[in-house]
Amino acid sequence: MLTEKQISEIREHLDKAQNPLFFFDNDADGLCSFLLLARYAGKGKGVAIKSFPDLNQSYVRKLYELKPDYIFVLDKPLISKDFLEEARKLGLPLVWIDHHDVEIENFEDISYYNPIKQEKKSSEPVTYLAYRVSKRKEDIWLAICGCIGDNFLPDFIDEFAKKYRELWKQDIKTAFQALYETDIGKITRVLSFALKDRTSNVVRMLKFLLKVKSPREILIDEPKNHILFRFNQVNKKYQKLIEKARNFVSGKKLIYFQHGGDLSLSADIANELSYRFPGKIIVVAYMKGTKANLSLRGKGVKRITLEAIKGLKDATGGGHEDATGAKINIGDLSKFKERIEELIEQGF
Ligand SMILES: [Mn+2]
Repeated sequence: MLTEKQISEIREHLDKAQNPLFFFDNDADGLCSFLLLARYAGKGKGVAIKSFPDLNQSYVRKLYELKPDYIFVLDKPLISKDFLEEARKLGLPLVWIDHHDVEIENFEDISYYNPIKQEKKSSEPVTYLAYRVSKRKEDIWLAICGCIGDNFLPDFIDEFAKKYRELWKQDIKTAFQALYETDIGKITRVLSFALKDRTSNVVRMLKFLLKVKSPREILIDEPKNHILFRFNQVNKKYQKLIEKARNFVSGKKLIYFQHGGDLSLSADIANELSYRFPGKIIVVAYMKGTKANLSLRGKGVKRITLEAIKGLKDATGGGHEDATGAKINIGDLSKFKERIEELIEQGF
Protein backbone atom coordinates (compact mmCIF):
# COMPACT_ATOMS: atom_id res chain seq x y z
CA MET A 1 0.00 0.00 0.00
CA LEU A 2 1.36 3.44 -0.83
CA THR A 3 1.36 5.94 2.02
CA GLU A 4 -0.82 9.05 2.03
CA LYS A 5 2.37 11.05 1.54
CA GLN A 6 3.27 9.15 -1.60
CA ILE A 7 -0.26 9.54 -2.94
CA SER A 8 -0.14 13.30 -2.44
CA GLU A 9 3.29 13.44 -4.06
CA ILE A 10 1.82 11.87 -7.18
CA ARG A 11 -1.00 14.40 -7.04
CA GLU A 12 1.55 17.22 -6.82
CA HIS A 13 3.34 15.93 -9.90
CA LEU A 14 0.05 15.96 -11.79
CA ASP A 15 -0.78 19.45 -10.62
CA LYS A 16 2.62 20.69 -11.71
CA ALA A 17 2.48 19.16 -15.19
CA GLN A 18 1.16 21.40 -17.96
CA ASN A 19 1.17 18.79 -20.69
CA PRO A 20 1.67 15.35 -19.18
CA LEU A 21 2.15 12.33 -21.41
CA PHE A 22 0.90 9.04 -19.99
CA PHE A 23 2.33 5.78 -21.26
CA PHE A 24 0.19 2.92 -20.02
CA ASP A 25 0.08 -0.85 -20.26
CA ASN A 26 -2.23 -2.07 -23.00
CA ASP A 27 -4.93 -3.55 -20.76
CA ALA A 28 -7.86 -2.49 -18.58
CA ASP A 29 -5.69 -1.65 -15.57
CA GLY A 30 -3.30 0.47 -17.63
CA LEU A 31 -6.09 2.21 -19.49
CA CYS A 32 -8.18 2.98 -16.40
CA SER A 33 -5.13 4.26 -14.49
CA PHE A 34 -4.52 6.69 -17.32
CA LEU A 35 -8.15 7.78 -17.52
CA LEU A 36 -8.43 8.39 -13.78
CA LEU A 37 -5.27 10.50 -13.64
CA ALA A 38 -5.91 12.43 -16.85
CA ARG A 39 -9.57 13.08 -15.97
CA TYR A 40 -8.39 14.40 -12.61
CA ALA A 41 -5.69 16.58 -14.19
CA GLY A 42 -7.98 17.76 -16.98
CA LYS A 43 -5.03 17.66 -19.36
CA GLY A 44 -2.55 15.40 -21.02
CA LYS A 45 -2.36 12.68 -23.65
CA GLY A 46 -2.23 8.90 -23.42
CA VAL A 47 -0.31 6.28 -25.35
CA ALA A 48 -0.96 2.56 -24.91
CA ILE A 49 2.30 0.59 -24.76
CA LYS A 50 2.33 -2.45 -27.00
CA SER A 51 5.97 -3.42 -26.56
CA PHE A 52 6.73 -6.28 -24.15
CA PRO A 53 8.21 -6.66 -21.60
CA ASP A 54 9.50 -3.08 -21.51
CA LEU A 55 8.45 0.36 -22.64
CA ASN A 56 10.97 0.37 -25.44
CA GLN A 57 12.85 2.80 -27.59
CA SER A 58 10.19 2.90 -30.31
CA TYR A 59 8.19 5.21 -28.04
CA VAL A 60 10.88 7.90 -27.95
CA ARG A 61 9.39 9.51 -31.03
CA LYS A 62 6.21 10.21 -29.04
CA LEU A 63 8.28 12.55 -26.89
CA TYR A 64 9.16 14.60 -29.95
CA GLU A 65 5.73 14.38 -31.52
CA LEU A 66 3.66 15.27 -28.47
CA LYS A 67 6.21 17.48 -26.68
CA PRO A 68 5.18 16.77 -23.10
CA ASP A 69 6.67 18.52 -20.08
CA TYR A 70 6.14 15.46 -17.85
CA ILE A 71 6.11 11.70 -18.39
CA PHE A 72 3.97 9.24 -16.46
CA VAL A 73 4.46 5.49 -16.97
CA LEU A 74 1.63 3.32 -15.66
CA ASP A 75 1.44 -0.42 -14.97
CA LYS A 76 4.63 -1.26 -16.87
CA PRO A 77 7.35 -3.25 -15.08
CA LEU A 78 10.28 -2.16 -17.23
CA ILE A 79 11.49 0.85 -19.16
CA SER A 80 14.35 0.45 -21.63
CA LYS A 81 17.64 2.25 -21.02
CA ASP A 82 17.39 4.06 -24.37
CA PHE A 83 14.01 5.47 -23.47
CA LEU A 84 15.21 6.63 -20.05
CA GLU A 85 18.28 8.25 -21.55
CA GLU A 86 16.21 10.12 -24.08
CA ALA A 87 13.80 11.37 -21.43
CA ARG A 88 16.76 12.53 -19.40
CA LYS A 89 18.31 14.27 -22.39
CA LEU A 90 15.08 16.19 -22.87
CA GLY A 91 15.02 17.05 -19.18
CA LEU A 92 11.59 15.50 -18.68
CA PRO A 93 10.56 14.51 -15.16
CA LEU A 94 9.41 10.90 -15.05
CA VAL A 95 6.83 9.48 -12.67
CA TRP A 96 6.53 5.70 -12.78
CA ILE A 97 3.71 3.90 -11.01
CA ASP A 98 3.70 0.13 -11.08
CA HIS A 99 2.59 -2.90 -9.07
CA HIS A 100 4.70 -5.71 -10.52
CA ASP A 101 7.22 -7.51 -8.37
CA VAL A 102 10.43 -6.50 -10.11
CA GLU A 103 13.86 -5.35 -9.07
CA ILE A 104 14.61 -2.08 -10.77
CA GLU A 105 17.66 0.09 -10.55
CA ASN A 106 17.24 3.05 -8.24
CA PHE A 107 17.48 6.20 -10.32
CA GLU A 108 17.53 9.40 -8.38
CA ASP A 109 15.83 11.39 -11.08
CA ILE A 110 12.85 9.04 -11.42
CA SER A 111 9.88 9.17 -9.05
CA TYR A 112 9.09 5.47 -8.71
CA TYR A 113 6.00 4.23 -6.86
CA ASN A 114 5.27 0.58 -6.27
CA PRO A 115 3.29 -0.77 -3.30
CA ILE A 116 5.24 -4.04 -3.44
CA LYS A 117 8.34 -2.17 -2.33
CA GLN A 118 6.67 -1.50 1.01
CA GLU A 119 4.87 -4.77 1.41
CA LYS A 120 5.55 -7.95 -0.55
CA LYS A 121 1.95 -9.13 -0.34
CA SER A 122 0.53 -5.91 -1.81
CA SER A 123 -1.52 -6.59 -4.88
CA GLU A 124 -3.47 -3.42 -5.60
CA PRO A 125 -3.51 -2.68 -9.31
CA VAL A 126 -2.27 0.71 -10.52
CA THR A 127 -5.90 1.72 -11.08
CA TYR A 128 -6.52 1.39 -7.35
CA LEU A 129 -3.60 3.73 -6.64
CA ALA A 130 -4.73 6.15 -9.35
CA TYR A 131 -8.20 6.31 -7.80
CA ARG A 132 -6.66 7.14 -4.43
CA VAL A 133 -4.83 9.97 -6.18
CA SER A 134 -7.79 11.34 -8.13
CA LYS A 135 -10.55 10.73 -5.53
CA ARG A 136 -13.18 11.65 -8.11
CA LYS A 137 -16.31 9.81 -6.97
CA GLU A 138 -17.90 10.20 -10.39
CA ASP A 139 -15.11 8.00 -11.77
CA ILE A 140 -15.65 5.13 -9.35
CA TRP A 141 -16.87 2.93 -12.21
CA LEU A 142 -13.57 3.37 -14.09
CA ALA A 143 -11.76 2.44 -10.91
CA ILE A 144 -13.84 -0.74 -10.68
CA CYS A 145 -13.13 -1.64 -14.32
CA GLY A 146 -9.36 -1.33 -13.89
CA CYS A 147 -9.41 -3.32 -10.67
CA ILE A 148 -11.59 -6.25 -11.70
CA GLY A 149 -9.76 -6.45 -15.03
CA ASP A 150 -6.67 -7.20 -12.95
CA ASN A 151 -8.50 -9.70 -10.73
CA PHE A 152 -8.76 -7.39 -7.73
CA LEU A 153 -11.94 -6.59 -5.82
CA PRO A 154 -11.33 -3.21 -4.15
CA ASP A 155 -12.63 -2.06 -0.76
CA PHE A 156 -14.94 0.50 -2.38
CA ILE A 157 -16.94 -2.18 -4.19
CA ASP A 158 -20.03 -1.77 -1.97
CA GLU A 159 -20.10 1.94 -2.62
CA PHE A 160 -20.03 1.21 -6.34
CA ALA A 161 -22.69 -1.50 -6.11
CA LYS A 162 -25.03 0.86 -4.30
CA LYS A 163 -24.58 3.63 -6.84
CA TYR A 164 -24.78 1.43 -9.97
CA ARG A 165 -27.16 -1.36 -8.98
CA GLU A 166 -28.04 -2.17 -12.59
CA LEU A 167 -24.38 -2.82 -13.46
CA TRP A 168 -23.94 -5.20 -10.54
CA LYS A 169 -25.44 -8.44 -9.28
CA GLN A 170 -26.09 -9.87 -5.88
CA ASP A 171 -23.69 -12.40 -4.41
CA ILE A 172 -20.66 -11.45 -6.44
CA LYS A 173 -17.75 -12.65 -4.35
CA THR A 174 -14.69 -12.37 -6.57
CA ALA A 175 -13.26 -9.94 -9.09
CA PHE A 176 -13.41 -12.39 -11.99
CA GLN A 177 -16.99 -13.32 -11.14
CA ALA A 178 -17.74 -9.63 -11.60
CA LEU A 179 -15.71 -9.53 -14.80
CA TYR A 180 -17.65 -12.35 -16.47
CA GLU A 181 -21.07 -12.14 -14.86
CA THR A 182 -21.99 -8.43 -14.53
CA ASP A 183 -22.50 -5.45 -16.80
CA ILE A 184 -19.60 -3.51 -15.26
CA GLY A 185 -17.59 -6.62 -16.15
CA LYS A 186 -18.82 -6.41 -19.71
CA ILE A 187 -17.80 -2.74 -19.83
CA THR A 188 -14.34 -3.79 -18.65
CA ARG A 189 -14.11 -6.38 -21.42
CA VAL A 190 -15.35 -3.81 -23.94
CA LEU A 191 -12.57 -1.42 -22.92
CA SER A 192 -9.98 -4.16 -23.04
CA PHE A 193 -10.97 -5.36 -26.53
CA ALA A 194 -11.30 -1.80 -27.86
CA LEU A 195 -7.58 -1.38 -27.11
CA LYS A 196 -6.97 -4.07 -29.71
CA ASP A 197 -7.68 -1.79 -32.64
CA ARG A 198 -5.89 0.45 -35.13
CA THR A 199 -4.01 3.31 -33.47
CA SER A 200 -6.30 5.95 -34.98
CA ASN A 201 -9.34 4.19 -33.50
CA VAL A 202 -7.66 3.83 -30.13
CA VAL A 203 -6.87 7.55 -30.12
CA ARG A 204 -10.53 8.26 -30.86
CA MET A 205 -11.61 5.94 -28.07
CA LEU A 206 -9.30 7.64 -25.56
CA LYS A 207 -10.74 11.03 -26.45
CA PHE A 208 -14.24 9.72 -25.91
CA LEU A 209 -13.36 8.06 -22.60
CA LEU A 210 -11.67 11.19 -21.27
CA LYS A 211 -15.03 12.94 -21.49
CA VAL A 212 -17.65 10.24 -21.03
CA LYS A 213 -20.03 10.95 -18.15
CA SER A 214 -21.65 7.61 -17.52
CA PRO A 215 -20.64 3.97 -17.97
CA ARG A 216 -24.02 3.27 -19.55
CA GLU A 217 -22.96 5.19 -22.67
CA ILE A 218 -20.44 2.46 -23.42
CA LEU A 219 -23.15 -0.21 -23.68
CA ILE A 220 -25.58 1.75 -25.88
CA ASP A 221 -26.03 -0.34 -29.00
CA GLU A 222 -26.00 2.19 -31.82
CA PRO A 223 -23.90 2.47 -34.99
CA LYS A 224 -21.87 5.46 -33.84
CA ASN A 225 -20.70 3.57 -30.76
CA HIS A 226 -17.47 2.40 -32.33
CA ILE A 227 -16.14 0.98 -29.07
CA LEU A 228 -18.99 -1.50 -28.78
CA PHE A 229 -18.76 -2.25 -32.49
CA ARG A 230 -15.10 -3.16 -32.10
CA PHE A 231 -15.86 -5.24 -29.04
CA ASN A 232 -18.42 -7.29 -30.96
CA GLN A 233 -15.91 -7.84 -33.77
CA VAL A 234 -13.14 -9.01 -31.47
CA ASN A 235 -15.52 -10.92 -29.23
CA LYS A 236 -16.65 -13.10 -32.15
CA LYS A 237 -13.07 -14.26 -32.71
CA TYR A 238 -12.53 -14.52 -29.00
CA GLN A 239 -15.55 -16.75 -28.34
CA LYS A 240 -14.41 -19.14 -31.09
CA LEU A 241 -10.99 -19.39 -29.47
CA ILE A 242 -12.52 -20.00 -26.04
CA GLU A 243 -14.62 -22.82 -27.52
CA LYS A 244 -11.47 -24.34 -29.04
CA ALA A 245 -9.52 -23.93 -25.83
CA ARG A 246 -12.19 -25.81 -23.89
CA ASN A 247 -11.29 -28.90 -25.96
CA PHE A 248 -7.87 -28.87 -24.33
CA VAL A 249 -9.26 -29.23 -20.84
CA SER A 250 -8.62 -32.70 -19.47
CA GLY A 251 -8.12 -34.45 -16.16
CA LYS A 252 -4.59 -33.04 -16.09
CA LYS A 253 -3.69 -30.04 -14.03
CA LEU A 254 -2.34 -28.17 -17.05
CA ILE A 255 -4.52 -26.52 -19.67
CA TYR A 256 -2.32 -25.63 -22.63
CA PHE A 257 -3.65 -23.75 -25.63
CA GLN A 258 -2.01 -21.88 -28.48
CA HIS A 259 -3.34 -19.61 -31.18
CA GLY A 260 -2.15 -17.40 -34.03
CA GLY A 261 -3.90 -14.80 -36.14
CA ASP A 262 -3.70 -11.03 -36.21
CA LEU A 263 -4.86 -10.44 -32.64
CA SER A 264 -3.17 -11.42 -29.43
CA LEU A 265 -5.87 -12.60 -27.06
CA SER A 266 -3.73 -14.82 -24.88
CA ALA A 267 -4.11 -12.80 -21.67
CA ASP A 268 -7.89 -12.59 -22.04
CA ILE A 269 -8.22 -16.30 -22.83
CA ALA A 270 -5.95 -17.24 -19.92
CA ASN A 271 -7.99 -15.10 -17.54
CA GLU A 272 -11.28 -16.63 -18.57
CA LEU A 273 -9.95 -20.19 -18.45
CA SER A 274 -8.61 -19.56 -14.95
CA TYR A 275 -12.09 -18.44 -13.91
CA ARG A 276 -13.96 -21.31 -15.61
CA PHE A 277 -11.51 -23.98 -14.47
CA PRO A 278 -10.28 -23.10 -10.99
CA GLY A 279 -7.32 -25.02 -9.60
CA LYS A 280 -5.73 -25.55 -13.02
CA ILE A 281 -2.49 -24.16 -14.34
CA ILE A 282 -3.24 -22.28 -17.56
CA VAL A 283 -0.78 -21.60 -20.35
CA VAL A 284 -1.96 -19.73 -23.43
CA ALA A 285 0.48 -18.97 -26.23
CA TYR A 286 0.05 -16.43 -28.99
CA MET A 287 2.33 -17.14 -31.92
CA LYS A 288 3.54 -14.32 -34.05
CA GLY A 289 6.51 -14.45 -36.41
CA THR A 290 9.35 -16.19 -34.60
CA LYS A 291 8.05 -15.40 -31.11
CA ALA A 292 5.51 -16.88 -28.75
CA ASN A 293 3.85 -14.57 -26.23
CA LEU A 294 2.66 -16.54 -23.25
CA SER A 295 0.10 -15.83 -20.58
CA LEU A 296 0.14 -18.06 -17.54
CA ARG A 297 -2.35 -18.29 -14.69
CA GLY A 298 -2.64 -20.43 -11.57
CA LYS A 299 -1.48 -20.67 -8.03
CA GLY A 300 2.25 -19.92 -7.70
CA VAL A 301 2.67 -19.74 -11.44
CA LYS A 302 5.38 -17.10 -11.19
CA ARG A 303 7.92 -19.57 -9.80
CA ILE A 304 6.99 -22.07 -12.50
CA THR A 305 7.30 -19.46 -15.26
CA LEU A 306 10.73 -18.27 -14.16
CA GLU A 307 12.00 -21.82 -13.79
CA ALA A 308 10.65 -22.89 -17.19
CA ILE A 309 12.32 -20.06 -19.13
CA LYS A 310 15.71 -20.58 -17.48
CA GLY A 311 18.40 -20.92 -20.11
CA LEU A 312 16.07 -20.42 -23.08
CA LYS A 313 17.62 -18.01 -25.54
CA ASP A 314 16.20 -14.45 -25.46
CA ALA A 315 13.40 -15.53 -23.13
CA THR A 316 11.80 -12.98 -20.81
CA GLY A 317 9.07 -13.40 -18.26
CA GLY A 318 7.57 -12.19 -15.01
CA GLY A 319 4.52 -10.61 -13.46
CA HIS A 320 2.52 -11.50 -10.38
CA GLU A 321 2.38 -14.53 -8.07
CA ASP A 322 -0.59 -16.09 -9.85
CA ALA A 323 -0.51 -14.35 -13.24
CA THR A 324 2.51 -13.97 -15.48
CA GLY A 325 3.56 -13.25 -19.02
CA ALA A 326 6.55 -14.50 -20.97
CA LYS A 327 8.06 -14.20 -24.40
CA ILE A 328 10.16 -16.94 -25.94
CA ASN A 329 11.31 -18.13 -29.37
CA ILE A 330 8.78 -20.36 -31.10
CA GLY A 331 11.49 -22.98 -31.52
CA ASP A 332 11.58 -23.34 -27.73
CA LEU A 333 7.85 -23.67 -27.25
CA SER A 334 7.65 -27.47 -27.04
CA LYS A 335 10.59 -27.56 -24.64
CA PHE A 336 8.89 -24.89 -22.55
CA LYS A 337 5.66 -26.88 -22.45
CA GLU A 338 7.49 -30.07 -21.45
CA ARG A 339 9.26 -28.25 -18.66
CA ILE A 340 5.97 -26.87 -17.35
CA GLU A 341 4.47 -30.36 -17.36
CA GLU A 342 7.48 -31.70 -15.46
CA LEU A 343 7.41 -28.89 -12.92
CA ILE A 344 3.71 -29.44 -12.25
CA GLU A 345 4.32 -33.16 -11.92
CA GLN A 346 7.06 -32.52 -9.36
CA GLY A 347 4.74 -30.22 -7.44
CA PHE A 348 7.27 -27.41 -7.94
MN1 LIG B 1 -1.45 -4.51 -16.83
